[in-house]
Amino acid sequence: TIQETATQSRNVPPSVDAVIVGAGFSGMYLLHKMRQQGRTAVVFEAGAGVGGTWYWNRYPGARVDVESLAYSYSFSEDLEQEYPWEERYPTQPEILKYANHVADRFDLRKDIVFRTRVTGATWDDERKVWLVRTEHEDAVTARFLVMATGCLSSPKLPEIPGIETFKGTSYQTSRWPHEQVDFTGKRVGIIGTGSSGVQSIPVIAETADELTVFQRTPSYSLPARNRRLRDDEIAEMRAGYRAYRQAQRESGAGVPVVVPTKSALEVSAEERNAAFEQAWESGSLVNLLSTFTDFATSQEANDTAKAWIHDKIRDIVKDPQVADDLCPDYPVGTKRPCLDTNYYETYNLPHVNLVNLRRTPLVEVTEKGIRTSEQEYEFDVIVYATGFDAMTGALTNVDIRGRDGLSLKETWSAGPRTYLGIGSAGFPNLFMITGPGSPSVLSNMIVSIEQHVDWVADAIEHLDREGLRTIEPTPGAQEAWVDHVNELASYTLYPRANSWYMGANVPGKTRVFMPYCGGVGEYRKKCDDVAAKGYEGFSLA
Ligand code: N01
Repeated sequence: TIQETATQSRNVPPSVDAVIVGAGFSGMYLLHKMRQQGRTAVVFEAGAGVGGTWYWNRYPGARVDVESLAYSYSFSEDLEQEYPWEERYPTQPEILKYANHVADRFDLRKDIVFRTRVTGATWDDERKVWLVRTEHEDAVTARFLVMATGCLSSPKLPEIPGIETFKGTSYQTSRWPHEQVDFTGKRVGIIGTGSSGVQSIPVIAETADELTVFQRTPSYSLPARNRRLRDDEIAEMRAGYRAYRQAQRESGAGVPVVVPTKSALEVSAEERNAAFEQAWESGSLVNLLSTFTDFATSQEANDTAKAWIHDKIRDIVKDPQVADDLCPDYPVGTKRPCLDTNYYETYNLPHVNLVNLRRTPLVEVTEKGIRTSEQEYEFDVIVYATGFDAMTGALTNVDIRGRDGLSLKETWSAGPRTYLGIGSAGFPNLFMITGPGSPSVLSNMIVSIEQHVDWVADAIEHLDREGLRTIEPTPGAQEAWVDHVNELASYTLYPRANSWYMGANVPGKTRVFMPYCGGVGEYRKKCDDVAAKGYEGFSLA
């Protein structure tokens, strides 16, 4: 069972060196790092426990899509050598157990204030401090404000009327209850077929009487081929961990892969299909996305993978209409692909139905269930797997006011503007961990988190060494970085899909590709170079 701090004295210090927002993997490591530097810090966490994403997303079937031995902290060799990972792709409870283990091992809880959402922060330019406010009327001054708020943490429900009128039980995958939900004998409807839907649908189908899936856009999904880890592979990884971690940091996505050398269009169909088959069998998304050099940049190359996956789906799914409906039409990889266990197979079960919302759109949620343009479906349970206001939602939900009352939300109304995804002009001493404009969601998050936390801690150390108080991106460096991030994206197929990467899932959100797609290795070099040049592009005072 997971230990949670249910009751805690609300010992909020009036003033600290750093206020950290969020006790997920970013906030926990940052707190540890601040303490190592001899600084005071307080972490505010909305949940009742640590773990961030892994605290909230407790839906059935939730797992990570990066292997456990790679999706783990590297900052402590003892932790790395001792932690007993069990599965190749660990479940949410296993990852949450790890987060709790880290919190205990490094005695983090005593500086984390749980069940407390930060509501606003205002920069005081005279005193050169942030004044941070919480929902419980805490007021803390801090030299540094670090938003460790995660990229997929601000949940989103569908824009349809009547959600609150449903008389049955509703669940949201990202706000799942702590106790187990029993679907036995229930008629269940689920809206959403991104990673959360794709992972939960097969598990819900195991016990539900009837499961109806409402799909607007199909996902590309690869079988995870999850299994228990063998002792010999754990031992091998531990023996070579330092070299592996280095390779992670230099890689494109924070997971070392064999770098492709050939275009999908220069090889024979047999060679191409063999490469796709190998990736499919490997159960690794990065293997699939790095089969050929031009997968992300050439529509024609990408079409070969698309056609190949469509064939796979049609091989697995028996009903030709259902199979057709499950075949995505956007380029592979331009929306986040999923990793599943028995996803496509689940549609062969007699009690599982697929409703294609492209043909019959959602109209409303009713007292009894869900109405599409065609009919009303009756349910005992509705599950919303409808995603997040990604990358910016958790940042702009806090009323952050920089110099002269400048609002982060307003400044970002036409898309996020950052330098390196770490800071934003007009907001001195504000840091974001894996913010928009950094590789973040296109990478193994833990690799990116550690890199940002280390960089931020070094920058703070630098200020102190030099007797300086503030650091802030210059508008010029920020403009150039935003242009660079956009330019890189423009060479790819990413902008062709209506993805949350583009903000396209949130009505009214400006359409712009938010993550940096040049790879974590290149990005790290850039950040290191900026630091080596005395924090080039930042003004220090
Ligand atoms: O959310 P999503 P998610 N009417 O946005 C649909 C990470 N993650 O929670 O695509 C009807 O991907 C929406 O349809 P559309 C991972 O990075 C990782 O599943 O907008 N449908 C879509 O099908 C992932 O990408 C793991 O047309 C509506 C779905 O809801 C990210 O989190 C597991 C709708 C939302 O899919 C988000 O995943 C889970 C509406 N009004 C999550 N609004 C792993 O590690 C939304 N939808 C494996």
